[in-house]
Amino acid sequence: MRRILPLFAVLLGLALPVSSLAQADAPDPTMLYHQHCAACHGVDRLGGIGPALLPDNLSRLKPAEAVEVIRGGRLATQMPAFGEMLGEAEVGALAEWIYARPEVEPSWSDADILASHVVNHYHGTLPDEPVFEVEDLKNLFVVVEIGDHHVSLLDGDRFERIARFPSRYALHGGPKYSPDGRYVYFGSRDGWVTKYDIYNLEVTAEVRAGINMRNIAVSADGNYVLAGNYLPHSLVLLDARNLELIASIPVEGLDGDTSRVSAVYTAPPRNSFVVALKDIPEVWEIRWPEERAAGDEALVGDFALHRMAAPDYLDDFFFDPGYRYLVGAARGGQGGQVFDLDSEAKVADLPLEGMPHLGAGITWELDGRRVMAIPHIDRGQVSVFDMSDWSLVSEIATDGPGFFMRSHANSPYAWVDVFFGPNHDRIHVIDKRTLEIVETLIPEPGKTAAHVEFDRRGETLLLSIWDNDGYLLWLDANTLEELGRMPMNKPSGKYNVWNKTQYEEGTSH
Ligand code: DHE
Repeated sequence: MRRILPLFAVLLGLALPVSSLAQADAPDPTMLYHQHCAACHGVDRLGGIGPALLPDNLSRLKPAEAVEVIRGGRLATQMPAFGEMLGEAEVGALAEWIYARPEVEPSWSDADILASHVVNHYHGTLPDEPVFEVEDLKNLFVVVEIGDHHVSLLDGDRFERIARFPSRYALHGGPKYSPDGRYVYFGSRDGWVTKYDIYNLEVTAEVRAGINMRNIAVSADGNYVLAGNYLPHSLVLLDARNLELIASIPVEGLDGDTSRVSAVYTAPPRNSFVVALKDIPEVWEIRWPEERAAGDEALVGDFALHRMAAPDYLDDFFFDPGYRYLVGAARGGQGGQVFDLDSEAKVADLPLEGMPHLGAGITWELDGRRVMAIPHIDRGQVSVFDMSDWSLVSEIATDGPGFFMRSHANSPYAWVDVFFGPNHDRIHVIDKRTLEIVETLIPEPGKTAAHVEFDRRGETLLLSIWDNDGYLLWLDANTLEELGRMPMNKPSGKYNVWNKTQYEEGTSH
């Protein structure tokens, strides 16, 4: 983030005459902010109707794009265009200012969490019958549309849209379902956790767990939600029923240093959440209470926090299907490691240099052994490992760095996108038996084709044309024939109820 500032200053310097930068009446961005932005983005920059405007929250937005948004507004949001009201210098000064760190580091206390909590419908108060008719409630999909911050709910048999509703700004990470698939929980980069009742098509509760959040996990028993934050350095544990705060846990390592949370995951067989930390080499495991007293309104039981020294920092990780082994890597590091959560020791090193995208890994059976496949963000390659001895099976060359991989137990193919570089409109189909690329599709030349999700049977798959003027494409998973499309505003991730709640081997968890 800090590297952006000088670059941005250079850009501004190029755009404006040097003398105008030095003028005594140069725009005062603080004053401009309070005059034009604070009503929606908060006097403290922590957000309101609009998102928080702090450097950590803006990492996805390039400074030049920020200038465009201030000048031209943001389509299908409440963000107006200020281009008529403010001059170029004022727009530029404001855009630069929002990337600067505030004098006082923002804080987000339990009192802030509690004050943000909204319950629209208390758990158990809405009808248990869906308000719509579908053949199979387990074959629904939610699709996140990041272009205008909406979510679509789709019938996965008829491929019809059941609902489309606004989400919080910039959802990130996979939404997580309750074990019965009735509720879905979303996490936004701005720290909001939202609970949506699919049967009633209603947001039931929301809470802001942090200022800059990574992702959320829902316990396998459906009782708890854990949110992991970049800012503040904390984990926030919520009661899944109404998103009430149970505890916020400061992330402080054994040596006293605090850390951002890289990600939180649920490990069902262990009855625990596993937490990767970005700034200290530790893995945390938080076991949830296995029993909750019947009829007890308050959650009871202890959450046992166990800290383990990890061989390296973990930006990203992946589990074996039994959730005993954690494959982790530091982005930009020298390799990956396999960490045994039972013995708390590293059991293997993996040749995974650079930026493997472990969170996008998948596994399948190949000749009687289980393999895992991982795309890389910094190179055109999929790495395949034998999970029985962690040996490298293959490095499949692709047409560019990929972000997401997907398959399904019933499909002979694994899909990997080419997310970055000149070939970002391509998506590869890998034969899971031969580990060869057997097809490369270019559904829409020039537009990114990314992120596949299968229906529950593995017969049909959905693919995003990742563009504001984009669409969702569905294909026969075996013949690869196009079956239909639906216009969408930058569709990103798609999540099938069955595949997610069953921890299907070909999808993310
Ligand atoms: Fe993600 C999941 C981290 C950038 C879209 N991303 C995840 C997860 C992690 C992660 C740890 C798994 C959490 C989960 O699903 O609960 N992502 C990171 C990064 O560190 C990275 C590279 C930099 C950052 O900005 O944080 C990053 N991610 C992006 C994007 O730029 C993407 C493409 C667009 C966006 O919306 O920000 C993006 N990430 C996604 C999506 C998932 C995800 C759609 C869920 C994938 C799934 O299928 O489950």
